[in-house]
Amino acid sequence: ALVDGTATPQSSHGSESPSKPSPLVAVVMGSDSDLPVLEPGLKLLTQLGIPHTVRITSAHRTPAHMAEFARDAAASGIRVLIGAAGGAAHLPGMAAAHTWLPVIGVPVKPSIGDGTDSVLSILNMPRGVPVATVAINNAVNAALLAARILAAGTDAAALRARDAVRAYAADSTDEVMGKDA
Ligand code: RP5
Repeated sequence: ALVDGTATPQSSHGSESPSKPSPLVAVVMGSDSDLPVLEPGLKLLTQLGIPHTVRITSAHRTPAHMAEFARDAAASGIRVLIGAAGGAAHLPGMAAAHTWLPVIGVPVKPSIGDGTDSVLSILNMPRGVPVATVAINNAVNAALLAARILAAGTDAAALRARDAVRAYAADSTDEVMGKDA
């Protein structure tokens, strides 16, 4: 079932086929109800040319699967994890507890409340288990931060990420400057 993470990840964003490079970023979320919030970030990763995979896995509903995925991520070639969850949003923090990889948390605005609970659940980690937290529903910044982390390396994938991040920043500048009356 999709919700326990055993289904094939969303193929439009995945990079699972043998002809494609293996994913460098894994985007995990606690529920398929989070997917619409993540879509802009997934699109951006695709636009930046960063191979990624998408999983639905829950810290609460599929804890063993979530832990296994996080534990195996580095060995499978993943370099950055993005974790999104709403409400009692423990997924990014629990994922960070099971991997040494950098984890970026996206607080998802829940159906009840303004999302402060999501932010604090992800942000307020105990000393020693860091999660880089972006603003509520800001999947785009999570994708960009993942790209920047990749870009700090020196191998070919890092250099490609660097070019993509620089191009994105230049485009953003042009876009804003273009609005200057
Ligand atoms: C969290 O609970 C998920 O990340 C989601 O944001 C929230 C609600 O999940 P559903 O009840 O919509 O499945 O685990």
